[in-house]
Amino acid sequence: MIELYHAASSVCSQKARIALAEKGLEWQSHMIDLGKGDQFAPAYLRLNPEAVVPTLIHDGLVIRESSLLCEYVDRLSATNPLMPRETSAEFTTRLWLLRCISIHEAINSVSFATLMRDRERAAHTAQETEAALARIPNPQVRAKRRDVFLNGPDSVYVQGALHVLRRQFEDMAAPLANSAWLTGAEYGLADTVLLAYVDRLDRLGMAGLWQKKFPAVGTWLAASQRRPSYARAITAYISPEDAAATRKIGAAYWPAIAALWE
Ligand SMILES: N[C@@H](CCC(=O)N[C@@H](CS)C(=O)NCC(=O)O)C(=O)O
Repeated sequence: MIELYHAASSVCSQKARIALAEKGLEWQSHMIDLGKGDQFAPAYLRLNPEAVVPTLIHDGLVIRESSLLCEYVDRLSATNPLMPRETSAEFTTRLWLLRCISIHEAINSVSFATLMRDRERAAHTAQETEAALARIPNPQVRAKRRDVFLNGPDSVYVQGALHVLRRQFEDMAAPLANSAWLTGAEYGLADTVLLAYVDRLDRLGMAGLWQKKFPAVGTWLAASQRRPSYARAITAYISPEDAAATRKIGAAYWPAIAALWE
C-alpha cells in the first residue's frame, strides 16, 4: 500500500500527487494541516524529523524529499514510464531532480515573502508568529522565514530566489524551443517535478517572470495544466475562493517583484 502524508496547497505535495496521478496509482491520503502545526506532532516527526511534507510510505519504506519520492513512484508501475531511457535525457532529468532543492527554496522564498506573509499577518500577532517560528527544527530555515516575513520582497532571499528562477527559466526555455516537453517529444519526470513550482508563480499572478523573455515556459505550463493529472493533483485541492485570494495578494506584490526582475 502507498500512503502519502501531504498538505493541500504545498508545492512539494502537489508534485507528489502529480506523479501518483500520472502513474495512475491508488494511494491512501493522510492530510497534514501545516497552518495548524500537524507537522510537529511527535508521530509525524518520527517519519519526517524536519517537520515538512510530503512523506511517502510504501511497504514499510519511508521516502522523504519530493523529487526522490516522484522517482520512486515512477518505479512502482510500468504504466506511463516517466524517467527517460536514453542516457542524455535521463541525466538531464537527474540534474532537474537535484535542482529542485534550490528551486523549492526559491518558490518558498517568493511565497513566504508575499502570500504567506500577508496571511500570517492577518491571522496572528507578532508573538504568535514568533512562537510558530520557534517550532521549526532547523535554525537556518527559521531565520529565513523570519527574514522574509519581516522584509517581504526586499529580503535577500527573494533576490536569491530570482537568481535561481532566471536560471531555471533559461534552462527550460532552451529545450522547449525544439520539443514539447523538457526532455523531448514525450512527457517525462522533469516535467512532472517542475510543474507545481511554475504553477505556484502563475497562481500568484507572476507569469510576467516568463511571458516576455521565456514564452516557451508559458506554453509548457499551459500544456501541463491541460493534463488530467493537474486537475486531480492541484486544482482539486484548491477552492476557487482560495485561488482568487492568492491571485489578489500576489498581484499586490507583483510590482515589487517585477522591479527586481528587470
Ligand atoms: N526539499 C523538500 C522540501 C519540503 C518542504 O519544505 N515542504 C514544505 C511544503 S512545500 C513544508 O512542509 N513546510 C513546512 C512548513 O511550512 O511549516 C522536498 O522537496 O520534499
